[in-house]
Amino acid sequence: MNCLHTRVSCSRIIRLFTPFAFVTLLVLSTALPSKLSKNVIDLGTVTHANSTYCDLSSSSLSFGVSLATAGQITSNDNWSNVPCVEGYFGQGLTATHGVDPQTILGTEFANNQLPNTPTNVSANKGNPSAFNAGGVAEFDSGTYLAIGLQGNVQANPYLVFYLNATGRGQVTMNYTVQDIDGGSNNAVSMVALQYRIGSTGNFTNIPDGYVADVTVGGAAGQTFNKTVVLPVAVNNQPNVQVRIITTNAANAGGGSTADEWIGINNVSFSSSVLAPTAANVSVGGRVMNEQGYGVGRAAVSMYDMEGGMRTVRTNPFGYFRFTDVPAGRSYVVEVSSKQYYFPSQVVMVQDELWDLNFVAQTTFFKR
Ligand SMILES: [Ca+2]
Ligand SMILES: [Ca+2]
Ligand SMILES: [Ca+2]
Ligand SMILES: [Ca+2]
Repeated sequence: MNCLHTRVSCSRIIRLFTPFAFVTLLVLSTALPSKLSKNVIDLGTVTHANSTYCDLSSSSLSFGVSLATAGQITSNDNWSNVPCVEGYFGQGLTATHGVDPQTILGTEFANNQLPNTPTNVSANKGNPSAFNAGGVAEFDSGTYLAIGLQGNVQANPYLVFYLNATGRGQVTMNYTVQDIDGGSNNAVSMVALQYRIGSTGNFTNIPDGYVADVTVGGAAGQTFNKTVVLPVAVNNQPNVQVRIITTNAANAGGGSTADEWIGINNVSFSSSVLAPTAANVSVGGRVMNEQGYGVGRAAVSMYDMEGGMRTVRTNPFGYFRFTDVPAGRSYVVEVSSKQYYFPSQVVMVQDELWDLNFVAQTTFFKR
């Protein structure tokens, strides 16, 4: 991305091949709210396959095309040096032009299985308006640097990002969507953002990621900087797939037209540590008379601090038990019996509790 030619702040650009210290400095200073992960790995040194699910707990996945990353994609249809990202042609996903990509939820492969082959990218391209193959292309020289998506009667191209969100929440995606096509084509260039859990089944559209028309006919440069918090369904999921997709665009009247190139760049994901969910535990004990014999059929009630109340009865030997009690909270527990008086107890429940015992007070023996 050339900062001189876009409205994207140069300080927000994160490059894959920059040294670790430089990337960390950029992220610390600009890209992430302070509570989010600040650990960033230099993806240029990562040796895993491109469809590996990048671990968000040890990195803030970033992806982009810049002069520094021009060597990352060097041959057609080869994403092997681009960790956690793949491009696909979207062969035959829809038979007509102007279909809203928000409604295209499958992939070009049987059973929607991803990752799959063949992947798609036309490598080392320059001027988008001089290249009309459609699908996915890497524009790594010239004015507008980006991964480009261009639909046509066969192509409904998409980029897939593979994320491991184990232990992570508030997964946030930042990315730039831009008209990189300064040619005369004039299309209604829709782009959508989608996700799914696992590697099969339909994607789910994320409305916040939709752009109704990225492009302007006869010009390039229109830019949308997107920040989308992914649905909570991705939290703590080891296999999250996120994709950016466009379809074969129509002209303003809905008719057939050649598509403009849509540029995707400066993609980054951040996340925060997922707060552990309070476990549910059991709370139990025994209700006894003053001689230590169990009191059966006594009503034991547990009140939480929000006004909720549950009641169980003791068994013939005086034992009672509450299950599914949220831990980490205080409760008031009281016993009512026709024969005896029991002082109520306040308990802070941190873990399983088996000895919450009540002994009748003789002083208050009921007549
Ligand atoms: Ca290249
Ligand atoms: Ca344009
Ligand atoms: Ca347009
Ligand atoms: Ca078209």
